[in-house]
Amino acid sequence: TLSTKDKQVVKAFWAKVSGQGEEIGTDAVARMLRVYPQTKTYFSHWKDRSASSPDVQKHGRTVMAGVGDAVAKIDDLKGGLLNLSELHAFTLRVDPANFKILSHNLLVVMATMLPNDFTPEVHVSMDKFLAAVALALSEKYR
Ligand code: ZNH
Repeated sequence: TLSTKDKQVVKAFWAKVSGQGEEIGTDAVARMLRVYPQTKTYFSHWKDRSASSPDVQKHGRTVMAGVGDAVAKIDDLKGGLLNLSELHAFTLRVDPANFKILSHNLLVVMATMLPNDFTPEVHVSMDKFLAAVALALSEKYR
Protein backbone atom coordinates (compact mmCIF):
# COMPACT_ATOMS: atom_id res chain seq x y z
CA THR A 1 0.00 0.00 0.00
CA LEU A 2 1.00 3.59 -0.51
CA SER A 3 2.55 5.38 2.45
CA THR A 4 1.89 9.02 3.25
CA LYS A 5 5.36 9.71 1.89
CA ASP A 6 4.61 7.87 -1.38
CA LYS A 7 1.47 9.97 -1.82
CA GLN A 8 3.39 13.20 -1.26
CA VAL A 9 6.09 12.16 -3.72
CA VAL A 10 3.51 11.16 -6.37
CA LYS A 11 1.60 14.44 -6.03
CA ALA A 12 4.76 16.55 -6.19
CA PHE A 13 6.09 14.66 -9.22
CA TRP A 14 2.72 14.77 -10.98
CA ALA A 15 2.71 18.56 -10.68
CA LYS A 16 5.95 18.59 -12.68
CA VAL A 17 4.69 16.05 -15.22
CA SER A 18 1.48 17.95 -16.00
CA GLY A 19 3.14 20.47 -18.30
CA GLN A 20 4.31 17.66 -20.59
CA GLY A 21 1.34 15.40 -19.97
CA GLU A 22 0.19 15.19 -23.55
CA GLU A 23 3.65 14.37 -24.88
CA ILE A 24 4.25 11.76 -22.17
CA GLY A 25 0.87 10.07 -22.67
CA THR A 26 1.24 10.01 -26.45
CA ASP A 27 4.76 8.61 -26.30
CA ALA A 28 3.82 5.97 -23.73
CA VAL A 29 0.84 4.77 -25.79
CA ALA A 30 2.85 4.73 -29.04
CA ARG A 31 5.66 2.84 -27.31
CA MET A 32 3.24 0.34 -25.76
CA LEU A 33 1.75 -0.44 -29.20
CA ARG A 34 5.19 -0.82 -30.75
CA VAL A 35 6.95 -2.87 -28.09
CA TYR A 36 3.95 -4.95 -26.94
CA PRO A 37 2.11 -5.61 -30.22
CA GLN A 38 -0.59 -7.68 -28.47
CA THR A 39 -1.96 -4.34 -27.18
CA LYS A 40 -2.75 -3.30 -30.78
CA THR A 41 -5.84 -5.52 -30.84
CA TYR A 42 -7.84 -2.88 -28.92
CA PHE A 43 -6.96 -0.18 -31.44
CA SER A 44 -7.30 -2.12 -34.70
CA HIS A 45 -9.53 0.64 -36.12
CA TRP A 46 -6.69 3.18 -36.01
CA LYS A 47 -4.85 3.67 -39.30
CA ASP A 48 -1.69 5.17 -37.82
CA ARG A 49 -0.26 4.03 -34.46
CA SER A 50 2.81 6.27 -34.41
CA ALA A 51 3.33 9.11 -31.92
CA SER A 52 2.34 11.63 -34.61
CA SER A 53 -1.06 10.01 -35.14
CA PRO A 54 -4.06 12.09 -33.96
CA ASP A 55 -5.66 8.91 -32.58
CA VAL A 56 -2.60 8.10 -30.48
CA GLN A 57 -2.35 11.73 -29.30
CA LYS A 58 -5.99 11.81 -28.30
CA HIS A 59 -5.68 8.52 -26.41
CA GLY A 60 -2.44 9.74 -24.81
CA ARG A 61 -4.33 12.76 -23.44
CA THR A 62 -7.19 10.51 -22.30
CA VAL A 63 -4.91 8.14 -20.41
CA MET A 64 -3.01 11.00 -18.76
CA ALA A 65 -6.30 12.59 -17.71
CA GLY A 66 -7.22 9.22 -16.21
CA VAL A 67 -3.94 8.99 -14.31
CA GLY A 68 -4.35 12.61 -13.16
CA ASP A 69 -7.82 11.74 -11.91
CA ALA A 70 -6.27 8.78 -10.06
CA VAL A 71 -3.74 11.12 -8.41
CA ALA A 72 -6.68 13.20 -7.17
CA LYS A 73 -8.34 10.03 -5.82
CA ILE A 74 -5.13 8.58 -4.39
CA ASP A 75 -6.69 7.99 -0.96
CA ASP A 76 -9.40 5.72 -2.39
CA LEU A 77 -8.26 4.32 -5.73
CA LYS A 78 -10.56 1.27 -5.66
CA GLY A 79 -13.67 3.36 -5.07
CA GLY A 80 -12.56 6.25 -7.22
CA LEU A 81 -11.73 4.15 -10.27
CA LEU A 82 -14.68 1.75 -10.02
CA ASN A 83 -16.51 3.19 -13.05
CA LEU A 84 -13.34 3.18 -15.13
CA SER A 85 -12.69 -0.42 -14.06
CA GLU A 86 -16.21 -1.37 -15.10
CA LEU A 87 -15.71 0.27 -18.50
CA HIS A 88 -12.46 -1.62 -19.14
CA ALA A 89 -13.83 -4.95 -17.85
CA PHE A 90 -17.26 -5.08 -19.44
CA THR A 91 -17.35 -2.63 -22.33
CA LEU A 92 -13.80 -2.42 -23.63
CA ARG A 93 -12.84 -5.95 -22.45
CA VAL A 94 -9.19 -5.03 -22.01
CA ASP A 95 -7.05 -7.87 -20.59
CA PRO A 96 -5.94 -6.47 -17.20
CA ALA A 97 -2.38 -7.71 -17.84
CA ASN A 98 -2.13 -4.73 -20.17
CA PHE A 99 -2.50 -2.23 -17.33
CA LYS A 100 0.95 -3.24 -16.09
CA ILE A 101 2.36 -2.88 -19.58
CA LEU A 102 1.06 0.66 -19.98
CA SER A 103 2.31 1.55 -16.48
CA HIS A 104 5.75 0.32 -17.41
CA ASN A 105 5.75 2.42 -20.57
CA LEU A 106 4.62 5.50 -18.64
CA LEU A 107 7.55 5.02 -16.25
CA VAL A 108 10.04 4.63 -19.09
CA VAL A 109 8.82 7.78 -20.84
CA MET A 110 8.65 9.88 -17.66
CA ALA A 111 12.19 8.81 -16.77
CA THR A 112 13.37 9.79 -20.24
CA MET A 113 11.59 13.14 -20.39
CA LEU A 114 12.21 14.26 -16.80
CA PRO A 115 15.61 12.70 -16.03
CA ASN A 116 16.42 15.14 -13.23
CA ASP A 117 13.07 14.88 -11.46
CA PHE A 118 12.79 11.10 -11.88
CA THR A 119 14.98 10.23 -8.89
CA PRO A 120 15.11 6.69 -7.47
CA GLU A 121 12.75 7.91 -4.75
CA VAL A 122 10.24 9.13 -7.35
CA HIS A 123 10.72 5.88 -9.28
CA VAL A 124 9.76 3.76 -6.25
CA SER A 125 6.67 5.82 -5.39
CA MET A 126 5.44 6.18 -8.98
CA ASP A 127 5.92 2.45 -9.55
CA LYS A 128 3.87 1.66 -6.42
CA PHE A 129 1.22 4.20 -7.40
CA LEU A 130 0.81 2.89 -10.96
CA ALA A 131 0.65 -0.68 -9.62
CA ALA A 132 -2.14 0.46 -7.26
CA VAL A 133 -3.95 2.11 -10.19
CA ALA A 134 -3.63 -1.12 -12.22
CA LEU A 135 -5.01 -3.11 -9.27
CA ALA A 136 -7.93 -0.69 -8.85
CA LEU A 137 -8.69 -0.90 -12.58
CA SER A 138 -8.69 -4.73 -12.26
CA GLU A 139 -11.24 -4.62 -9.43
CA LYS A 140 -14.33 -5.27 -11.56
CA TYR A 141 -12.81 -8.28 -13.31
CA ARG A 142 -13.19 -10.48 -10.26
ZN1 ZNH B 1 -7.96 2.81 -21.10
C1 ZNH B 1 -10.51 4.42 -22.76
C2 ZNH B 1 -7.86 5.38 -18.75
C3 ZNH B 1 -5.15 1.45 -19.65
C4 ZNH B 1 -7.66 0.57 -23.75
N1 ZNH B 1 -8.99 4.56 -20.82
C5 ZNH B 1 -10.02 5.01 -21.57
C6 ZNH B 1 -10.55 6.22 -20.98
C7 ZNH B 1 -9.81 6.50 -19.88
C8 ZNH B 1 -8.82 5.44 -19.79
C9 ZNH B 1 -9.94 7.68 -18.92
C10 ZNH B 1 -11.76 7.04 -21.53
C11 ZNH B 1 -12.98 6.62 -20.76
C12 ZNH B 1 -14.21 7.29 -21.22
O1 ZNH B 1 -14.34 7.66 -22.41
O2 ZNH B 1 -15.13 7.45 -20.37
N2 ZNH B 1 -6.74 3.32 -19.50
C13 ZNH B 1 -6.87 4.39 -18.65
C14 ZNH B 1 -5.87 4.34 -17.60
C15 ZNH B 1 -5.10 3.23 -17.86
C16 ZNH B 1 -5.67 2.60 -19.05
C17 ZNH B 1 -5.74 5.36 -16.49
C18 ZNH B 1 -3.94 2.68 -17.14
C19 ZNH B 1 -3.08 3.36 -16.40
N3 ZNH B 1 -6.67 1.28 -21.60
C20 ZNH B 1 -5.59 0.90 -20.88
C21 ZNH B 1 -4.92 -0.20 -21.55
C22 ZNH B 1 -5.60 -0.45 -22.72
C23 ZNH B 1 -6.70 0.49 -22.73
C24 ZNH B 1 -3.67 -0.87 -21.04
C25 ZNH B 1 -5.36 -1.45 -23.79
C26 ZNH B 1 -4.17 -1.94 -24.09
N4 ZNH B 1 -8.92 2.54 -22.91
C27 ZNH B 1 -8.65 1.55 -23.85
C28 ZNH B 1 -9.57 1.69 -24.97
C29 ZNH B 1 -10.38 2.80 -24.69
C30 ZNH B 1 -9.94 3.31 -23.37
C31 ZNH B 1 -9.60 0.79 -26.20
C32 ZNH B 1 -11.50 3.40 -25.56
C33 ZNH B 1 -10.81 4.37 -26.49
C34 ZNH B 1 -11.71 5.00 -27.46
O3 ZNH B 1 -12.85 4.57 -27.64
O4 ZNH B 1 -11.30 5.99 -28.09
